[in-house]
Amino acid sequence: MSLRIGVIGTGAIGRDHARRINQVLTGAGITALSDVDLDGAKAVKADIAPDAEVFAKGEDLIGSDKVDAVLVTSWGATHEQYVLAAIAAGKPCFCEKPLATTAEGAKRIVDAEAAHGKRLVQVGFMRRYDAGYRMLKQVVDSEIGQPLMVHAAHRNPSVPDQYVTPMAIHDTLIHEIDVFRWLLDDDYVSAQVVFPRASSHTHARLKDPQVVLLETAKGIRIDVEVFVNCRYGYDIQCQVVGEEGLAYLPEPTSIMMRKDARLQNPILTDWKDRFVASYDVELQDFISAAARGTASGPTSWDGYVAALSSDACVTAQEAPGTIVPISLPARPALYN
Ligand code: NAI
Ligand code: ISE
Repeated sequence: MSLRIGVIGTGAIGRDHARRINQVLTGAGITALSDVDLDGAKAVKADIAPDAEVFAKGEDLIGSDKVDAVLVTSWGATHEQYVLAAIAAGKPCFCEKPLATTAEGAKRIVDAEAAHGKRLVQVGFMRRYDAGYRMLKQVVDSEIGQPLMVHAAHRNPSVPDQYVTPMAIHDTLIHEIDVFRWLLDDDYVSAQVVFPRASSHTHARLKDPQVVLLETAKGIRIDVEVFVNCRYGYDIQCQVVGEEGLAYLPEPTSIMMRKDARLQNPILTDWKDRFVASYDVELQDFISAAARGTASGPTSWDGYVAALSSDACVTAQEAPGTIVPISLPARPALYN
């Protein structure tokens, strides 16, 4: 029988994940939808999941006997309550990033899952499923000697007006924070943030761009430019410098044109297009594991470490130039 999935939060990514589950992936179907904006949930039912029941409360969806597994795609601040409820119900749960908006909240999830004794949670760090990052990891692991430095950039063409300085970390850099731990098999020991001249396209509550400097336990130095009003496109760059050579994250495939006396390639403008294939693979992985009553991929521990590292980066933003230490508690055996 197909895995019956309930989606809590039917905004941009919730709708997109519902579409891929019902129209692209195999082994699962959407049987329940919930959103504080009931009309949004009803619209997803009408467009994508006609058989789904709409719930006013996420907790009622989690408790429903029509739901085997849960997708949490509501606003970040609401993730913790739903993930904890899914663990309490013993149901596998895919939670979009961030796992929680505070490290303490993420730790409560780690503790609840560890007490349950079996993995139930997958965090939506989709870059680990991206074909380009996977190729990069293979080369970093085998071709370029020990990695010494990483130079990276995370650029969005623009962000909504309510996007403010700390969101450059919690909402945006969090993808690099996770993927570099995985890519380098390492953890962070410190963070520092510096601000170059601000773009005239930003506003008083958003310092843009920013440069985040991370140091790992192995001594690798990482610099990431976060530039969320870069105007020209959605652009994710990563270059790993090893002692024997350099490895680059591949550019997304695109058609090169010779036209109007220019040599040119189009650049994507939307994160949904940049990572469309990775979202498919990550959710198919969730479906496979959830059908066995468990979870795979990025863990609650990964979500917790990302939250802890993000908090250090936000502290570093508040005192530009200051080096903020990052230290982790012991990792529960469930995540070894
Ligand atoms: P959105 O604002 O388009 O959708 C969020 C939905 O959650 C809205 O429909 C809202 O009404 C609903 N909601 C808010 N509070 C709720 C509650 N207590 N219970 C139920 N529903 C509630 O936001 P978007 O862009 O879809 O982001 C959702 C989450 O997905 C965020 O955590 C975001 O960081 C993450 N995300 C992840 C991406 C990735 O690349 N992995 C990309 C974009 C978003
Ligand atoms: C958004 O929430 C995402 O997760 C995107 O992947 C990221 O590029 C963007 O900056 C965030 O706002």
